[in-house]
Amino acid sequence: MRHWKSSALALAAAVSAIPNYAALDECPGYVASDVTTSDTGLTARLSLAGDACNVYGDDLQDLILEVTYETANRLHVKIQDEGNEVYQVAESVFPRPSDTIPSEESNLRFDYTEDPFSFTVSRADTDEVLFDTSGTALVFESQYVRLRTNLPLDPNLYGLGEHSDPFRLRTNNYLRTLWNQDSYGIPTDANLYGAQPVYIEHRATGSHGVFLLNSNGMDVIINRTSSGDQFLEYNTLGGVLDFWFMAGPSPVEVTQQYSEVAGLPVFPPYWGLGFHQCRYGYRDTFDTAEAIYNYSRADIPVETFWNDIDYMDRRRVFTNDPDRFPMEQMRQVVDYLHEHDQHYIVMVDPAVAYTDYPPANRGMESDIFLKRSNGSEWLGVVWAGVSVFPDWFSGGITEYWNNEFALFFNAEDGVDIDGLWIDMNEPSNFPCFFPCDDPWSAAVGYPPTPRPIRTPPRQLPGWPCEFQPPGTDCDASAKRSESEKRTPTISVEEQRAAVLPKRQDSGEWKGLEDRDLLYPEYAIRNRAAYRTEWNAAQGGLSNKTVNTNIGNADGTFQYDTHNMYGTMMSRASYDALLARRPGLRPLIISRSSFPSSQKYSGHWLGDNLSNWDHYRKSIRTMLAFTSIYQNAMTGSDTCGFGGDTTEQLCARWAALGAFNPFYRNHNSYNSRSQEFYRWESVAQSARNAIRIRYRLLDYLYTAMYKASTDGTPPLYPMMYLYTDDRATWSLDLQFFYGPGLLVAPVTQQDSTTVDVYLPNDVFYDWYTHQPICGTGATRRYTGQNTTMIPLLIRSGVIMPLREQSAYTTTELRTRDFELLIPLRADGTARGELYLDDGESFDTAFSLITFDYSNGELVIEGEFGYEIDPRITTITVLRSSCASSDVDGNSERRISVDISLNEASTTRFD
Ligand SMILES: *[C@@H]1O[C@H](CO)[C@@H](O)[C@H](O)[C@H]1NC(C)=O
Ligand SMILES: *[C@@H]1O[C@H](CO)[C@@H](O)[C@H](O)[C@H]1NC(C)=O
Ligand SMILES: *[C@@H]1O[C@H](CO)[C@@H](O)[C@H](O)[C@H]1NC(C)=O
Ligand SMILES: *[C@@H]1O[C@H](CO)[C@@H](O)[C@H](O)[C@H]1NC(C)=O
Ligand SMILES: *[C@@H]1O[C@H](CO)[C@@H](O)[C@H](O)[C@H]1NC(C)=O
Ligand SMILES: CC(=O)N[C@H]1CO[C@H](CO)[C@@H](O)[C@@H]1O
Repeated sequence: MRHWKSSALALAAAVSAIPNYAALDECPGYVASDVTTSDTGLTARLSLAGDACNVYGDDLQDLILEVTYETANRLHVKIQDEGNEVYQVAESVFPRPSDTIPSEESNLRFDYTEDPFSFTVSRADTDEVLFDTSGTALVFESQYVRLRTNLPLDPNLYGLGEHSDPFRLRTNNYLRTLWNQDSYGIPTDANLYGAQPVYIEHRATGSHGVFLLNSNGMDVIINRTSSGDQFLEYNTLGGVLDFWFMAGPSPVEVTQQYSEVAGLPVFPPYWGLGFHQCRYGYRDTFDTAEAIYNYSRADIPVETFWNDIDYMDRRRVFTNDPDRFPMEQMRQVVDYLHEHDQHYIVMVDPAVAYTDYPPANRGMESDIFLKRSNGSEWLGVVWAGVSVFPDWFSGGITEYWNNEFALFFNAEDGVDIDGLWIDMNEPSNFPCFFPCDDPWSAAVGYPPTPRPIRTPPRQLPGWPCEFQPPGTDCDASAKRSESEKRTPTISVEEQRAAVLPKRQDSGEWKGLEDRDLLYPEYAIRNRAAYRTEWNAAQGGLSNKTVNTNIGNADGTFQYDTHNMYGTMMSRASYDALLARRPGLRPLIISRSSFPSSQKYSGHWLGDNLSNWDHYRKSIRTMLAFTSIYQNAMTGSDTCGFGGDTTEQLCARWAALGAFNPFYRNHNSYNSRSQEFYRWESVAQSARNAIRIRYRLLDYLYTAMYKASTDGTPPLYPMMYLYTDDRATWSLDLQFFYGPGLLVAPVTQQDSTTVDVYLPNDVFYDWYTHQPICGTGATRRYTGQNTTMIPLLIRSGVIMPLREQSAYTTTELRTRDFELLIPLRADGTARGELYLDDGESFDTAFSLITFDYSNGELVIEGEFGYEIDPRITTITVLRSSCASSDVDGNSERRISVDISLNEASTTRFD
């Protein structure tokens, strides 16, 4: 079946994890025929143009090309097998858009050459070629697909995550592997937790985007040929070539156009934008309670408290440790938080302990775990020891998952969580020597031995008796009455009734038969395997995850669907949260991601380390998620996860983290404690930064709302707003938080200085309101101690600020507004404010625009959500950058009393 020499060549290639170009050069490519053109696109047959080369599998004889002009700025190009059997991402997981337009209305143009087949995508108005496959033959084999595009030398490319590499990608000798992986330490040049096969290319003539919907493992290589020609090349382990080209022409438009295909980010509840505290290693409820108490004593706002897997009984999902986190005490912690307008979140992992306990037993009964071909559950090893893994394709999974959530997270007698954290969903499987037939020996040490139980530590004023040392005369009334419960609860029967019937997939797209689903001959550079000598016995693809030859209930295999495992868990968990609190927008943070996961969950950047390099890297990875992959609710583990942080690093990160959409302090089990109150300078830095974040919370909320409605990024890399300024194209240590606030943290250890690049524009210092005239040069900020973070206001963007910060977002929502109006050189500014109840779907809302020019403020828009807070201060900032008619007095504060419930025009003389 295989070419005799191919195995040897493939093995040689696999060692270096680079395609065997000498062998691929022999491939015949395809020839196009039967071309049928319509108003909205074309179809053609592609036939193998010569003898099969069978380099990494069998060449497919006949392919179908389908080109659809979907919108003026979006072109769909799909190449698949004629038999319609090759694996494709199921419509039920990733619904495709069905738009079409007449081809002549498109800003993009598709052209092709028949023999050998190749195609180009160009801009219709200028003929500029954006994508051009003519350099090499298309290779479409049973277990390997190769497509290469020529590019201009040293292109500006962004995306292709998840990675921790620079925001602007390297263009020479660069290989990006997309294969979801539990990647402790988030090293550069490695595949991390998610797969995001989309990139933006920026040229002086504009930006465009390319999205390949393909969930197979792949290497994307960006390199030059020996003759110096630049290319980008997809090497996938299967699937079809399902491309969308987005015309932009601005980077913001590219990502908005991408959101029309991949989906819009979830709109988090208002409280979700508050500060979150978590750690792996709160050993019991007392520890948790004490940390909550210590935050309030230190007067550092904490909106949401989290517990990691510590709360579980022997690390089993949907259980609590009866000694360390007894249910009654957990409920008291949650009640306490709720009474104080705070929130609670815990972690849930996908793997279920393979042992006699109800969640496992119910799963077995419902037949929802992944199985071997012989019908037995596939066993791996995760925190709880030997474990089984939910099959998100199984018919009963929604009912099972909803039911487990309804039971364990029941507001009446369970853990009444407000949001959810899902982890280990690549899925992660601890090393078990392949083929993992003896998981028990690999599970030695899991679950780990828990720490000793403590007695109540010391008096915590305001907490229920249970949290006080024995003998304390505490106030039992601190317990809240049953009638105060705020959460609507629904019965399990109602849950079940609410479950939507699972859509049946057709028999197509399930994947070719007779493939080697464990050891494909092309070896992607999977981090878990490539460090060692390539060896079939080591299971390169399956290393540290579920075996890739395991089938799903719909007839597909993990080989093809692995990269979507976490996304499918996000979706199931979203449904489960919705079922237990109908009508409220769920907050979920997930480690693994794939295009469309943003519709259900946000993302934290995984297990980085507490060091300066990771502090810097957190910015670029966050920018890629928020501004390219449409994952608006993203942030890093503030102060770092693994290893011991330092006072200086934590103080800096407390401030930087305040400008991540998702702001959470989290660290590891054995690491030094890093709650912000542990050091005075860190507490100071956190208080300052949280105060600023909270005053700006409605501005962020408005940005998140916009992201969820039209894909506008909530954060902007510099090049998104100053696209014509070449100096911005590679910047990834400073960024815009919303459209108007430039964040420029100090990024070096032991430094109090940062050089900020300021494009040619008018800015104002956030703290002093002094105008700063950007000239396309670097400006040095000195004397920035660890409690300070340079912030600049971009002229022209009106920011609604709360007059004061607050301890919780509930309290914050009662504060009046100040309108900060930083004028452009021409004396104008504009802004927006979105308001609603902060957590409901389909609720009354206001979407207000502010327009300032010639001394007149016009407030217009929709006013559906009525609020008491009013605008009580207007602060107008005026610059002298462009004109000399402004004197030193460039700031004007005016007391006003303007309603946010109606349109108005106010004149300031
Ligand atoms: C890039 O090309 C060079 C020269 O052809 C080659 O040596 C190198 O291995 C290639 N790198 C990758 C990642 O393909
Ligand atoms: C809370 O603060 C007290 C007093 O500083 C300290 O002894 C205790 O360890 C702290 N506990 C936690 C969980 O932060
Ligand atoms: C299926 O295979 C596994 C691994 O070899 C084995 O442990 C299990 O007992 C088998 N199940 C059946 C039903 O034969
Ligand atoms: C997984 O990869 C690691 C190297 O990253 C290697 O040490 C280990 O032997 C591999 N295990 C299996 C089961 O392939
Ligand atoms: C940092 O500087 C500010 C302003 O000068 C000062 O108030 C603060 O105490 C300093 N903090 C530290 C930790 O040095
Ligand atoms: C475990 C791990 O990958 N650690 C890496 C964390 O990051 C530092 C600095 O980037 C690397 O040197 C470590 O190897």
